[in-house]
Amino acid sequence: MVKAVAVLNSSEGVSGTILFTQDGDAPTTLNGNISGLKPGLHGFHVHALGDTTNGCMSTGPHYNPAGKEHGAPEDEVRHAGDLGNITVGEDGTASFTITDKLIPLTGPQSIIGRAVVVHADPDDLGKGGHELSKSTGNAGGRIACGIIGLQG
Ligand SMILES: [Cu+2]
Ligand SMILES: [Zn+2]
Repeated sequence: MVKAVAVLNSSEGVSGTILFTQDGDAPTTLNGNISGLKPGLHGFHVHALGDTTNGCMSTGPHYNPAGKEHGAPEDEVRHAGDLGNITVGEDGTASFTITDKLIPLTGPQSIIGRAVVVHADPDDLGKGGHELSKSTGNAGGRIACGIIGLQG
């Protein structure tokens, strides 16, 4: 069992922890708890780089080793990093579990050392008809992020 964690912090009062586990070649499971967000849907992705020298802006684009267009987690055409949306309740918190087969914690496509990003707006999953739909899901600003690191 490989375990990883990303701790989210932002100047806007968002904080949270996302735990990742993967057993062998099985899909990776994420368990997240985030607080300080606006209620509603927020785009949630793995971005390519674990670089926060310029805050979440320097984490690069969505992790996309297969060179595909942006999509929904259940789509055939998607970035590996496309994890859809998280739902934030009226109290500003989100607790969620995501299982996904394109974000391994080992091997050449590992997401260790990359970043998770929470966006200001909903991800349209590539279907919004906006000029950004096929690249970012038009999910707006990057309001919190954390680097994915190995956990013992
Ligand atoms: Cu993103
Ligand atoms: Zn994407």
